[in-house]
Amino acid sequence: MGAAAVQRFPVDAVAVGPGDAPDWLVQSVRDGGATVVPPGQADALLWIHPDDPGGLAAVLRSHGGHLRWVQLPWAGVEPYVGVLDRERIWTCGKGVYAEPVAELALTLVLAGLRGLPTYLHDAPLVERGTIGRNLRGADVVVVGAGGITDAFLRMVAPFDAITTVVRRRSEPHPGARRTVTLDGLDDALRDADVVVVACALTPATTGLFDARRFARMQQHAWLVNVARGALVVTDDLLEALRAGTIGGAGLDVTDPEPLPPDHPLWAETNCVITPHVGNTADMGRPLLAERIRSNVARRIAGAPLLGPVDVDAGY
Ligand code: OXD
Repeated sequence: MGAAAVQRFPVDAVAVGPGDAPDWLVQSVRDGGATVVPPGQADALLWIHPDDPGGLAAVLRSHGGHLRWVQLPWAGVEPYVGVLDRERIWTCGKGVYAEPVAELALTLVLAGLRGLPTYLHDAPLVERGTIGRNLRGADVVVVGAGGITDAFLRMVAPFDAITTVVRRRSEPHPGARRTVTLDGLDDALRDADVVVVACALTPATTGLFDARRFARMQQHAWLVNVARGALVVTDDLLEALRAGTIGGAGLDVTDPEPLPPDHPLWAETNCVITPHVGNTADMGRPLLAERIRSNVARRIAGAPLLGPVDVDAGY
């Protein structure tokens, strides 16, 4: 006897998890033209927990045979890499939160270049002299070529900065003066006044910024990380800040995260830390609702979905 045929459900039958679907999510599914149904009767699953791979794996074990599309909530999918498979389409929040995150990147860049953390923490500096650099005309290196980078490049365009994008592929990134691959990162760092980290966390990028890379940077250069904490080796950063190897750091993400209250990074006057708030829940909810509405409508229309996950690349 052959294997039993897998039951299929219509593309407008969409489940939500974990737990009960909040009203805003039910509404965005309806606005997209679909209905929220239990996972056992669904064609697609909208999984809105940013970090519950065990819960998702359990749903897929029970209902994975007929779930042909899974939408994840965040741009970064690293908690879910062990659950991704080739049995279905995977999409994530790629690009959804790019504008608010890029805005925070710009905030941290300007705060660093203009010396705000130092002035806030170190009043006697005023007697010793003044610090600060312009973003206008500065050499800005952005690592990563996704939605945050696009939005950030649009935001810094009026400052006429000299922008370099570091990405996996070599074709020129729109809006950047220069594009280099990861092999060119070390060279790009040499002249950078500020480095913005906005790439995915993968095995190839984990610990990308370590003591060796900090040593290549200029003593006044700032590192801004709005992507994932583990892209930076925290102990090496601490050492670089203490030794004055680099000018400072603006971090919206840290490793560990959240950063414990007694962590020595908090005490560094040339470091400004925000608690992963590039995209707050209030900012992100309407943006995610719109992405879900749009992807549900696309699925029903048979159009390509937004934010596809490259399962092989893991992001
Ligand atoms: C994301 C995030 O990955 O907000 O979307 O960190």
